[in-house]
Formats: sequence, C-alpha cells, structure tokens
Amino acid sequence: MKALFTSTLIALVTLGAAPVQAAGDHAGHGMAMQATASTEMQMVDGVVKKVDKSAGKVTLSHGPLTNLSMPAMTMVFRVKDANWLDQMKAGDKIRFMADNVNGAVTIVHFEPAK
Ligand SMILES: [Cu+2]
Repeated sequence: MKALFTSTLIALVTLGAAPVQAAGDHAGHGMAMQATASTEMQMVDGVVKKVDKSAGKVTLSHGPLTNLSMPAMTMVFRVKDANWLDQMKAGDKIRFMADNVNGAVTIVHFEPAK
C-alpha cells in the first residue's frame, strides 16, 4: 500500500511538471521564431535625405518595403520615436522597418547602418 502511494505520488508530480516544462519551451521558441521572421521580412536599407524635426518626419531613399508592397523610392516617413530624428542626418545610411500606422507610413524600428 505504501509502495503504491509512493509511485502514484511520483506519477502525479511527473505529470504535473511535464506540461509546465513543455509550455515554457514552446513559448520561448515561438517568440524567437517571430522575431527572426519579422526582422528578415521588414528590415530595409535607407539613406537619409532630409530630417524635419519640427514635423517629426524624415525623407529617406529606401529599398523595397515588401511588407507594404512598396518598391524602392524616395519618400517622407513619420517616426514612432521622435528621438530617432536626433540620430539621423542627411547622408546617413540606416536600417529600418516601416509599417502603416493610422494611414501614415511610419518607421517603427530604426538603427544606424554599420
Ligand atoms: Cu516608399
């Protein structure tokens, strides 16, 4: 009777722990996959043409934006974080992600190109 109780307890502990472990692995894996996918899809090269801090906009010559079905061109972008405008000046090469935010094409991720 005591042996049965012990093995039942071990079984319960094992069953209880396994789903938690599996869920943790799964969540971490999902996040990693998503980050990789969005980076590959949306990070685009651009060259700064003009920065308009008062309007919160920057003019970029950019490569194709596949997520927006947009070919390479020169155009004005809004920026999600106005502080990024302080890190850009005409002639700078940057890498960025753009998305359509409330009808305005907006830079949602920015980093200086190395
Ligand atoms: Cu464009």
